[in-house]
Amino acid sequence: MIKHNACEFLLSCALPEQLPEANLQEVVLVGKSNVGKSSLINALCQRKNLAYVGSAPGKTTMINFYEINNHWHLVDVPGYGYAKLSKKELARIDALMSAYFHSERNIVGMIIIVDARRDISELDDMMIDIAAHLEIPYLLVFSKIDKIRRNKLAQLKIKYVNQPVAFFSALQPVGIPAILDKIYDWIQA
Ligand SMILES: Nc1nc2c(ncn2[C@@H]2O[C@H](COP(=O)(O)OP(=O)(O)OP(=O)(O)O)[C@@H](O)[C@H]2O)c(=O)[nH]1
Ligand SMILES: [Mg+2]
Repeated sequence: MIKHNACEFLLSCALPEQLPEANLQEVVLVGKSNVGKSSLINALCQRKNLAYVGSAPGKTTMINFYEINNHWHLVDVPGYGYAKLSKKELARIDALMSAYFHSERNIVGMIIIVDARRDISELDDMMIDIAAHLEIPYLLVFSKIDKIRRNKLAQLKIKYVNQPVAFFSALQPVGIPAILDKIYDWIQA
């Protein structure tokens, strides 16, 4: 576990020019809107309200940086695939994400979160391609596993047995050690 007091919110950026200097290693969390990115950050940091969790999709519209142990950054980005934002807002988010991934950052790992009730989408596949292109290792995290039956979970485990994968629920104490192990592999590498 990351110590409760070792995580602090650093800053939020709405525009590319607000991105902080890339001085520390970064682990970025991506996924469709509402899959539970912010909930995973809170669980990793053992905090209830470090990252804002919303009941409606599209809550995280900025890139949020959290500093861990003064040593590395967890980066929460806006969820993709949420069509209800205005065109202008979607264009801003697009430009922000593109600037983030194309700037000279020190991204050491990408966590791609997928709702366990759904399968990987085209947009998730696109993120896997971006990770491959940028030579960033990734981990697929199936979230909300409390919402699926055991046999469905077993099927997912079999289907993704040859991929870097973890299974998580924000409601049950499962998944965090495996996800942290992976993160610490990246951070130390
Ligand atoms: N049952 C269940 N609900 C969850 C879990 N994780 C998140 N949720 C709920 O799903 C909703 C979205 O969670 P967030 O953590 O805000 O998701 P997000 O990916 O950050 O969403 P955006 O910032 O809007 O893209 C909230 O209502 C959470 O309480 C989980 O493991 N199980
Ligand atoms: Mg969020």
